[in-house]
Amino acid sequence: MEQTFIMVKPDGVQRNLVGDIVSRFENKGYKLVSAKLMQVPTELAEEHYGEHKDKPFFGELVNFITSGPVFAMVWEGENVIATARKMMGATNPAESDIGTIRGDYGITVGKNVIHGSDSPESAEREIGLFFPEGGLINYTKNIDQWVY
Ligand code: RTP
Ligand code: MG
Repeated sequence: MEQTFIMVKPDGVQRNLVGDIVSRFENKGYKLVSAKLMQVPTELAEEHYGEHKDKPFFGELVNFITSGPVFAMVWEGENVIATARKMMGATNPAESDIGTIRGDYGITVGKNVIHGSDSPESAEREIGLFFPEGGLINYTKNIDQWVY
């Protein structure tokens, strides 16, 4: 089953949005297989956002993501990578549809509440970066038969 890396960014944690965001993924039918509140070290932030290292906003992005604790999660389910991106909405909350996480809770691109992997390759890479200890939980939920 597909897995993706989802992270409530420091603004989302400070604004008490962790519970709502977890609920959205639970209510959709996805399964939480790991989660932790953590302070992102600068080296991890730079590695995670490595694709943006030449962009003008890179320094600001790394400063922001290391500015307070994040809530890092791995969610599992059919097509979860692409569907999570739809649930998050467009990168810039000014363009995100209302009803999406960024559309409902964000205003500016720099503080857009949530991160989610954008491809199977990114998901595998990011899960490895944020959960180097592994240990994702493989379990059955009674609800599974009503989702699939
Ligand atoms: P993310 O990686 O955080 O899930 O966001 P994304 O895929 O939707 O967007 P991406 O292009 O990967 O950009 C990463 C993050 O950089 C910040 N950003 N700032 N100031 C700017 O013009 C700008 N552009 C992007 C955003 O916070 C975005 O989430
Ligand atoms: Mg991205």
